[in-house]
Amino acid sequence: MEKTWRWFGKKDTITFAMLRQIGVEGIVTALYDVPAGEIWSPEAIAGVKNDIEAGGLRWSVVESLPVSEAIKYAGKDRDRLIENYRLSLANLGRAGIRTVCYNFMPVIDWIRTDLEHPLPDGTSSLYFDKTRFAYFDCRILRREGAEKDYTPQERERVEALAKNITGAEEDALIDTIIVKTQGFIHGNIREGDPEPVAIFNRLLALYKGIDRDALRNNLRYFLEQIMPVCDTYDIRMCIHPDDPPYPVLGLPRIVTGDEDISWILQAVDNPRNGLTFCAGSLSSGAHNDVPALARRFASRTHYVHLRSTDILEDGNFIEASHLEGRGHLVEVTRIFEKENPDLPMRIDHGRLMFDDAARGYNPGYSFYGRMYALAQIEGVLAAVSG
Ligand code: DNO
Repeated sequence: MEKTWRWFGKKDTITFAMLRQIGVEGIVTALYDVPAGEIWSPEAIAGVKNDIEAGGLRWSVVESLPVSEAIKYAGKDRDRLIENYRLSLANLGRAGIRTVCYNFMPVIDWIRTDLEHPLPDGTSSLYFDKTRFAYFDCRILRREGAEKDYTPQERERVEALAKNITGAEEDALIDTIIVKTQGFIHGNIREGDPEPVAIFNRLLALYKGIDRDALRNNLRYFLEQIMPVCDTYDIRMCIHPDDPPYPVLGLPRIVTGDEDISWILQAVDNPRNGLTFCAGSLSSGAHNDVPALARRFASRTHYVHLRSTDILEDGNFIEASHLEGRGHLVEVTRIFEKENPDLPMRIDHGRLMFDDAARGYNPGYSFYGRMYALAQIEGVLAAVSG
């Protein structure tokens, strides 16, 4: 597979020179300064592409070309926003950038409750604590009807937490769930926004009445509109699975596993309507057998995220080592390497190691942690491709 690396633009302190030293071949990035819904101009695309090439690398994958909320909930602006998306795709295609990752998760992208969960060896990792998330939903957002989405035991655990949690812990939970994890990838909420909870609740309200079928229809509509542009420029669209892969906060999620992925690929049965195979996101759903999914969807996978998780008690999950856990990355790597040795892959989410924590990297995107995982995966690649 092609070894790629997510790079966050000029403000990223990880340089191309560092990446070349560790065997990275291609860059995954986006135009982070362009607000979601606006057109990616040829000039802006060329600027980033030239910088990457001057650094001795190539721009392999766009992650992400964000899909505006109004496309997902079919707001009145939807057709204008889809037209902008089509223009951005055409501009990328003309520049020769042909693999585009996106997601269709309403309001909130990936979800974690703790960004520095300590591990016994002194490193730390990202973590999802179901009770804390339920507390955020029921007691902080105070979402109407939230309680009924949790079991009696889960509600009891929320009660118990409510007795102990401090104001500072509550603030940290809000910051983690809706600012720190979202701000750097998502235009919805940014670091420094006042009243993130109020903004977040307003976004949730946009999805009143949008259930799974409605969201599926909106995705199909979007794909039907963009596929002709993808055909013209040979662009492979790669939808990212939901993280975690189940409904949250009363919002539908439609990329959760086998049935959903089959539906999407068949609803618009064009090889350019494909998948980002995020082994990590898929592994955090107890219903998913990750190698079986890789086997089933390999031919429509255009981009791979290598990461793994372990599901713990009470609905919690933790990011596992890249050689362990439910992601079964050795097997997954074997499947994809056989399917297409040129398939771009990147290491997703490394642990915090050495002085990573002090360097202000985006959550999950440490340097040493990802470099360590990349070395592990290089070993796997050497072993499976012999
Ligand atoms: C988090 C990432 C996601 C992913 C988007 C793709 O670390 O895996 O934010 O980039 O969902 O659209």
